[in-house]
Amino acid sequence: MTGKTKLSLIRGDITQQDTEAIVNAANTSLLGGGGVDGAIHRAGGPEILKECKEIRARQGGCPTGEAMITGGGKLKARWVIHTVGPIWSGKNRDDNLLRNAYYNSLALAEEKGIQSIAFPSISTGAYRFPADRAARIALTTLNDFLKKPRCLKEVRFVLFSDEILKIYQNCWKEISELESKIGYKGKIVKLRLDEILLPDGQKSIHEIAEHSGAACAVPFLSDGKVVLVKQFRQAIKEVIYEIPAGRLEDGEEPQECIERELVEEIGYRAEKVELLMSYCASPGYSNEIIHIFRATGLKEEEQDVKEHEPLETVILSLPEVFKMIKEGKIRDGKTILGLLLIKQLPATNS
Ligand code: AR6
Repeated sequence: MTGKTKLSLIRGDITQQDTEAIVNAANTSLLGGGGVDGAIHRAGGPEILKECKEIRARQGGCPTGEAMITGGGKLKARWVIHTVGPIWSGKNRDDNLLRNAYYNSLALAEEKGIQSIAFPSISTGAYRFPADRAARIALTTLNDFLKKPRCLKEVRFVLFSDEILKIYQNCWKEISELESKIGYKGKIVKLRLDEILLPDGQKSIHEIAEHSGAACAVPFLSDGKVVLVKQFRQAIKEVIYEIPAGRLEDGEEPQECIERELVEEIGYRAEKVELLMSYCASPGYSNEIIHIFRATGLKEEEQDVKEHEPLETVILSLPEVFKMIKEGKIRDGKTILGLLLIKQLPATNS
């Protein structure tokens, strides 16, 4: 089991699988070929090729790394997901394209609510991708995919020879022995150290700042002006303009959080808060998600400042803030994004 999903690595023929979907190692033409592709089309009958031709007519084949779906024709599987792995060239790009082929097939299966799926070892036949490298990419992509809640209940890798089955088994053993530990646990972030297996077999550590997420809002006054806070930020050693924001406390919903922060930070209660966007703040090293709201119908309320230093508020018109963004005087990411969103999506009630 990996998470709530059963993973099996078996020797066999993918055309015989009774999973809801099987994956085809196709080529960009989607018109069939040798290897798994030929076997699937032979076993499934002409219905699959007919649907592939319809996809071709609509969007001209399947780019490398992408995935398309057709019915399974006469196969036991109801669906065939056609994906195209890269032809091995020895360049780094190949690794990413193979990862995409697996990821996009899994994402498409998930989107269709498919609960069981069988994969062949993509790109390791006619496309000559080294099998050990391909196995690391296939299994780490799957393992990472299953770290989030998914509807997939079973994933099967159906390998064509004992030799390749052994390669996949050894690789899975290595992946299951990877460690993840907390290196530092602070009030704001936890530093998680994830050991990862690279395509070339080396191990590396990914440093992840775990964060509970944050909510912020553009406070929009009835005269069309916005309220910003101006404060010194220790991390950048600068005074910076920001929209009011706060970290989600344990179990707190983003909307609750921002309603609380508006009172605490700028002394306004909002009649209406609308979610404009949720975005990943710095996905390279942190899982922090920031939810941006628009707050309207603002009524002044006694400011309740938790921190030692009171926050200085600044009321500015939209032309003023856009000029400041252009001149580099507003430099905070969520603030720039929030203000640009306001420009794109004019408020309905102010
Ligand atoms: N069941 C499971 N695995 C199989 C089966 C089968 N019935 N048949 C072959 N394999 P390949 P690629 C294994 O060449 O490298 C086609 O012509 C095979 O031993 O099918 O992605 C397409 O049209 C190998 O380990 O796929 C493309 O042009 C693995 O499946 C091109 O080949 C993949 O081998 C794609 O090449």
